[in-house]
Amino acid sequence: MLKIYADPITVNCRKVLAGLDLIGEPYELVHVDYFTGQQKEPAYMALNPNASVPAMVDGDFVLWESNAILQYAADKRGNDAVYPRDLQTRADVNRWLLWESSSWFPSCYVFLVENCVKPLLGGSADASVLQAQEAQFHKLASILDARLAGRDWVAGAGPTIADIALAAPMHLHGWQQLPLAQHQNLVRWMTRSVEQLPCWKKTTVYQGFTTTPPAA
Ligand SMILES: N[C@@H](CCC(=O)N[C@@H](CS)C(=O)NCC(=O)O)C(=O)O
Repeated sequence: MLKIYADPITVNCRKVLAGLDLIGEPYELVHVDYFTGQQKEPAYMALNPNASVPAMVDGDFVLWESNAILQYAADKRGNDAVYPRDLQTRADVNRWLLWESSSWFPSCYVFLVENCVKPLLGGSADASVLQAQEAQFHKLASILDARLAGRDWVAGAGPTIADIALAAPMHLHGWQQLPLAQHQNLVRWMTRSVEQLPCWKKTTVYQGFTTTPPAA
């Protein structure tokens, strides 16, 4: 069985845990505590020299980069519905995975750090940092919003690993205070498609970075 070294509260770990559930690939979770910095300990860095989570071990094979883990797991399971084999559909999914990792995650991450992480650690958001990121965020969100016009899912008729990857950086969109008002296709896709998936519900992260639902 796959071993996944992760902290389920982080963007790229939730991505992998939700994605593996969508794929239908079983895994054993090895908890690496992000806030105490276990990803920087030598034992973990022997697996992932980037000192970041997640990492995957399958027998003797070690893999890091969350999107590569999803591609590997989908191919291992042979789940062509969530990672289609058709040449152009697969290229399209791969394109969104690369765009997510190189552009979308870094932009959404600024909002996560400023509006969630810093206040939680006793600091406060830096308005100038948020303001400096705003134009880039809107440029990227507009690209994804345009793609989602008239579609329930990013590629094809059903959910693929691209939907999970793209949703992960905005998983705490309310708490992150992502400026989404002018991107209504994106909001509809996130709230009515992705957030209704069982794999997404099972991996919910709540405000305060906890997987325990707040007391009613
Ligand atoms: N491109 C990598 C990014 C991994 C990454 O940045 N992980 C974050 C958590 S979401 C992390 O562990 N950062 C290390 C740190 O902040 O010390 C992937 O997709 O796996």
